[in-house]
Parts: sequence; structure tokens; C-alpha cells
Amino acid sequence: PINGMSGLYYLPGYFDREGQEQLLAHIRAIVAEAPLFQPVMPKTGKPFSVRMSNCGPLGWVSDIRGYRYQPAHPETGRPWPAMPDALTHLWKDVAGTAPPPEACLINFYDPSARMGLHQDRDEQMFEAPVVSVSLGDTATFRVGGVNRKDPTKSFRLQSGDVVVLGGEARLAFHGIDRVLNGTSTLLKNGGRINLTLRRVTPP
Ligand code: MD3
Ligand code: FE
Repeated sequence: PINGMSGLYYLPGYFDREGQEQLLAHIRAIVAEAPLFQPVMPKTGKPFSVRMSNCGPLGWVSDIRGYRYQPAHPETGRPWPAMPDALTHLWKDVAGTAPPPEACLINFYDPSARMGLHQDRDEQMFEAPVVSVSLGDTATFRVGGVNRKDPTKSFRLQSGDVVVLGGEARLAFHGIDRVLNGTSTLLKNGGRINLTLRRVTPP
């Protein structure tokens, strides 16, 4: 546990370079079938700086109408591609007794992209953890408490790192302050990819 918060586990270097390259090859194939889209904020329509796609039976989307999980890509209308075995294996390894993951959100950060402080509350199952995998450039990650005004701490997430957010950490505020350009050679044009595995519905 870090930040004095139970349920937040940091597994640095979980994937070695070969494992990262294998995951990246899967992500490239997924994004070829389910192109990155630029979500917009509900009501305001303000675009996110992060582009997204998903794999698995459900995918997270955000548009003018709200945030939600849905079985199809918002632009192509096609079902999301299957989740790679490497990710279901990761979930079995770190998610304890939680039922299988239903969604893998793929966030792509160009070097100037950020993600503001937020909670993940669009799932119907806060008992299951969220499992995150970082690929590419290092990012400065910030995590606080369950109230927006709680103090925050920041730490760096490097390519191959895994974070498990369960227990009281599951509803902690968190965000990505910045991506440190040129800190990894995994993505030839730079940037960062974050994968988040989630259980969305009760079993
Ligand atoms: C802490 N993604 O997709 S991953 C998100 O790096 C998201 O793209 C960030 O926040 C990213 O919603 C952070 C690490 C993470 C994911 C979920 C959490 C940290 C979390 C849920 C609760 C607390
Ligand atoms: Fe989040």
C-alpha cells in the first residue's frame, strides 16, 4: 500500500521489454480495428486531450450526453475487439477473486496530453479493482483521497508498470499531470499508452 491508502498497489516493471512489445503489438491490432476516437466532455462538448479506444465486451465512451460503457465503437458501430490473453492473465494474477474483466480502456497520450483529477464511478461494481498498465513515455501520476480536496501525492509511472486500485483506493481522485517526452523508446513517435482493465457489471 502507498499513500497510506489500503488497496493501492504499485508493481513497477511488471512487464519486461519483451512483454511490453507483445502488448503493444496487440494494441496496434486493436486500434486498427477500433480506431482511436477523441471523447468530449458531457454538456460542454470540450474535447479530451487524450484519445481512446477499448477492447473486451464493453468500452468506456464520453460524449455530449454523458459517460457510459457500451458494447460498440461510437464511430464505426462495430463491437470492440476481444481482450488479449495477456491482459486476462494479468487480471487473474493481480485482481484476486474479482470476476473477469469486461472492459479495457486504451488511453493514448501525445506528449502534451493530460488527464484532470477525477474519480472512476461509471462502473456498477466498485468491489472489483481497476488494473492499470503503462506503456511508452513516463507520466507523472497524482492520487489523492475520496474527497476532491484531500491532499494528493504524485509519482512516476514508467513503461511496464502496473497499478492495482482496489479497496478504499478504488474511489480515490487521480489524474495524469504530464507525460515526460522522450523517456521511452517503446513508441517510435513518443507518447504514452495506458490500459485500464475493469469489471463493469455484477457477475
Ligand atoms: C486510482 N487513467 O482511465 S491509470 C482512467 O494513466 C485513468 O491513463 C489514468 O485515470 C491513465 O480513468 C490513470 C491509473 C488509475 C486508474 C484508475 C484509478 C488510477 C486510479 C482508479 C482509482 C484510483
Ligand atoms: Fe481514472
